[in-house]
Parts: sequence; C-alpha cells; structure tokens
Amino acid sequence: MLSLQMQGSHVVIGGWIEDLRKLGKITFLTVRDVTGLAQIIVKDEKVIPEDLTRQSVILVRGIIQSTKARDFQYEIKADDVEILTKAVHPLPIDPIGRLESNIDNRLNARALDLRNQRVASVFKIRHQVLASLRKELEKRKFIEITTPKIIGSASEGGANLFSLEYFGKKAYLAQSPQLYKEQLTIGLERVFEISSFYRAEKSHTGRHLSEFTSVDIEAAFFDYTDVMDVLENLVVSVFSDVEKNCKQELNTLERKLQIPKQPFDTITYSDALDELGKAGINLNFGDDLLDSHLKIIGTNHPGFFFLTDWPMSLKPFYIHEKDDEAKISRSFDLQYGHLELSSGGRRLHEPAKIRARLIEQGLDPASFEDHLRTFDWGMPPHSGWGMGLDRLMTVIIGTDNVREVVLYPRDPERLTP
Ligand code: AMO
Repeated sequence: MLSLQMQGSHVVIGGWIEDLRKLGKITFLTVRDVTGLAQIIVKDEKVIPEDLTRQSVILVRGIIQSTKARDFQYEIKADDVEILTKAVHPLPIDPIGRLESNIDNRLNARALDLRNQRVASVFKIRHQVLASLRKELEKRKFIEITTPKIIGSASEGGANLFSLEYFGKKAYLAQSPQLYKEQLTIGLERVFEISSFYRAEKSHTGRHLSEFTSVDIEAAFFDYTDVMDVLENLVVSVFSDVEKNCKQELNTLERKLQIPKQPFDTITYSDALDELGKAGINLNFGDDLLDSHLKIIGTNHPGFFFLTDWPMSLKPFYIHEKDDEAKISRSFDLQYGHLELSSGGRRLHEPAKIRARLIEQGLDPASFEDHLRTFDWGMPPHSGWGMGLDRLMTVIIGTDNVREVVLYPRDPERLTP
C-alpha cells in the first residue's frame, strides 16, 4: 500500500483510469487498483500518451509527493505513463456511475459494471456472506457436499424442470439437492451444499431466477425446530459478519445494517389465515398463500419471522406430519416480510410411509426407486432446509431486484452474457 510516508520514493503502479482531467498543461488522473484510488499528476505533456481514455489500463512510473487535493493523502508525480490496454470511447455504460444506466445495459456490460465501486461492494459482501455461512456450518459439524446438477428424473416431482438431451437419453437440470442431501445423512449425518439450481418457471419478478444459488442443509437426528434454530443463528451470524468485515463496502453502499433481533417471531399457517380474515380475506385450511396474501402478512410482520405448521396437502412428499395432527406438517418457511427466504422441515424417514405418501400425491414410486432403496439402509430421522442465497442478499443490500446481487443472472428473457 502506498502512503505519504513514502514521500520522495520512486514507485510503479498499474491500474484503470477512473477519471481524467486536463487543467491547462497539467493532467490529473485517478487510477484504481485493488488497493484503492491514487491521484496522478502529469506536468509534462509529452509524458501523456495521445487519446488516453477512461478505463484504459496503464502503468505509471513516478514519485510520491504531498497533495493539496482534499480526497487524497498523497499523489504521484508521473515521469512516465504507459498504456497497457486501451479502452474504447465511449464505453457502453459509465463505470463510475455518474451517468446512471438501467439494469439491462449494466448486465450487458457486467464486467465493466463491476468497476463501479457500489456494484463491486455488493459482490464483496456476497463473498463475505458465503464465507460466513461456510464458517458457521463447519462450526456445527456440517460437511460441504456437491451433488449432481444433471439428473435422470425429477428430484421433487413437479413440472418446473429444464430438460436436456444426455447421450441419447432425457435428462434434467436439478431443481434442488433434496433427495441427495437426505440420502447423505446416512453416511455423513450433517451435510450442506451451496450451489446453483435450476427452475424452469416463467416468472418475471424481482425474486425469481431460472438459475439461483441455494444454500441447503440436512441433518440426522434434528427435528424441524432444531434446523430452524440453525437457520436463525446462521442469518444473525451472517449479518454480524457483514457488519464487522464489510464496513467499507456498506459505507460505499450507504447501507446501515440492523442485526436481526432474536428470537425470530413464529406464526402458524392458521394464525396467518386469522390475520387474513381480519383483513377481509377468508381462506380455508389447505388454501395456499398467494403473493397478495403474503403482502398483507408481511406488512404485519416486516422483519424475519417463521411461518410454521403448513397443511400437509401443500407440502412435498418428503415432509413429515405432526404426531398429534396428521393434517399438519412439521415444516416452516422463513420470511422476511412478504419475501420467502427459505423453506424446510422434518422429513419422512420410514420406507413404508414415504412410499405411501408418493402414491397419495399421485407420484409413481417406481421413478423414485434409486432414492427409496436408500431408506432400507438405515435412514435416520432427519430435517433440513433450503435458502435462496440471492434473496438473502437482496435483504442485506436493500434492493427488491435479485438481478442486482447475481453476476450473470438467468431469467426467461436473459441467457447472455
Ligand atoms: P423451495 O422450492 O421452497 O424448497 O426453495 C427453497 C428456497 O430457494 C429459493 N428459491 C429461489 N430463488 C430464486 N429464484 C427461484 N426461482 C427460486 N426458487 C426457490 C427461495 C426458496 O425459499 N427442497 C426444498 C427445500 C428443503 O425443504 O430443504 C426446496 O427446494 O428462497
């Protein structure tokens, strides 16, 4: 790192020209590299290459001296400026964000968009979130796994799968690691995966992508309330780690993080129906909660809260019922206001029960045979959840568009770059 203490030293720095101003015969450049921004002053016109453009990559040789500039502690008086790579002019977007570009233009020039320090900050925070999740899960003895993304049959049932041709056979892109993570509790007991998964839904919202990053856990001998505890503590640790380790990035984004208060509120599905009833919407037990319903419930509960005790009829085949009420599941969603961040629950682990549930849901046990076999090999009682990392990032950053927090988002309209 350069500093004023190095006054008088000869230095060589490389970086991108962020700004360029000529004042008479003097040229001022600001050059950025991974360590920050430096001001370069060029007094000799012959030292400045012709047609120097913003975003060109240059090598500067010069001497460190004190400066009158308000935003810098020192400047470099350049003896030599060499262009390593010239950038075009005009650029497709203004990378320092002085001229605002719309999200589509920015995504079309994403590599350049990241030279905007606000955008780079989002992805540095995302890096910290991933590091924090891994650290916390490792502390709790979870082992990171990587499961196949090309699969031979639908993992959870349902129709929202991308299909592809696989050496003459039909294959699919995995929508979640659900079946594998459950199977792996036999051998590894506590597992987690952080990977891309795929949903062929024609959704055009700020929270749906065709390719999203899911954080999944599965743990033997945990009930659903135990994995809810893990989830709550993980979310709080992520917020604290971001707050502690990303001060500069939060500052750049002008974002003040509130560490969520614990314990998170819990409301049951029946409580939600009551709240809707008070708002004049009368649903029956078993009706799904639509976006418009979640908006109302989210207004009543603006922060993090768990929504539990969903009807079994709304849950996938692998979810366990409550012992005392067979119509209600041992399952939950984690909400942030109206936004669903995660869903999970206790799973069926008895072979006969899971076969019966598949049939009850109109699914064919024969197409799940590889999975069902593992239930005869000592399947422990287990629970888990899946959380949308991209959605969690939108909460941390404070945006309502998931495309802001994904480098190269994929949605029904976007397959490039
Ligand atoms: P579910 O389908 O609810 O559950 O997905 C879990 C979480 O993943 C995120 N998510 C998405 N994020 C962005 N774009 C999408 N298209 C998208 N779809 C889902 C959401 C959601 O809450 N197997 C179960 C989880 C489990 O029980 O362990 C599952 O996939 O944040």
